[in-house]
Amino acid sequence: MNKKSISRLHYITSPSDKHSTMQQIEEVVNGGGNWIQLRMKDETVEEIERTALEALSFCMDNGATFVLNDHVEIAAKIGADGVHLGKNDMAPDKAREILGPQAIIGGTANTFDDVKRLVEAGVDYIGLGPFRFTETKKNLSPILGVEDYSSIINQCKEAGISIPIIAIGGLVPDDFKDLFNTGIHGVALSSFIAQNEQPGVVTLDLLQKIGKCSSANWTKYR
Ligand code: TZP
Ligand code: MG
Repeated sequence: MNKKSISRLHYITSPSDKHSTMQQIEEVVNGGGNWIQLRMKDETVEEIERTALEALSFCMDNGATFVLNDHVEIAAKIGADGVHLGKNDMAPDKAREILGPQAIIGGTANTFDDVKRLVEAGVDYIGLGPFRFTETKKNLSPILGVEDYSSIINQCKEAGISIPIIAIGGLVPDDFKDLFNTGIHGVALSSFIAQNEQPGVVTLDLLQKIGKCSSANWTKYR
């Protein structure tokens, strides 16, 4: 797999009474998911590093991309495929200096200006949202409707910006059709998968729905 190819389904780990973080990752990957973002907000740096190492090893063995939320230094230390950075995290250009040209760097955007700034800073993909209120993330930015996605993606086209845009925030499969029609590249989900009794089964189902909603065929998931 080309390290820079950005998957259409991103799974973001989140605390769940039903499955440990590693169980979530294993089930999603066994269900066909090939993009894992480890997002641990309430754990010590030591615990995050320990889990990241285990998750990276599993992802490498199974052909999945492994991206770490926030922690550039840990990502560099363990050799993760990349990082996902929010507005209050390390600047993407600084992360690029540390991680190198081959690393995948994603950034969170809520507006077209955010997208522009992130593209100038050299990110490889954008997480654009939130689409809906979600308890998974604290301090949410303003909600973006389908029209906002359309408008931001059209502004990108007018500005000659072409970067994979991943919709995020409270997504459920019924949202996919409208969202993919705006021109997004993919979707990022957390609680919909983490709170399901069978994360692997639901992942396969999501991949099938994405295949029907996007112009991609199966081979393009990777
Ligand atoms: N950034 C914007 S919304 C969100 C993040 C990390 C949480 C997505 O999780 P969920 O459970 O799919 O709403
Ligand atoms: Mg962050």
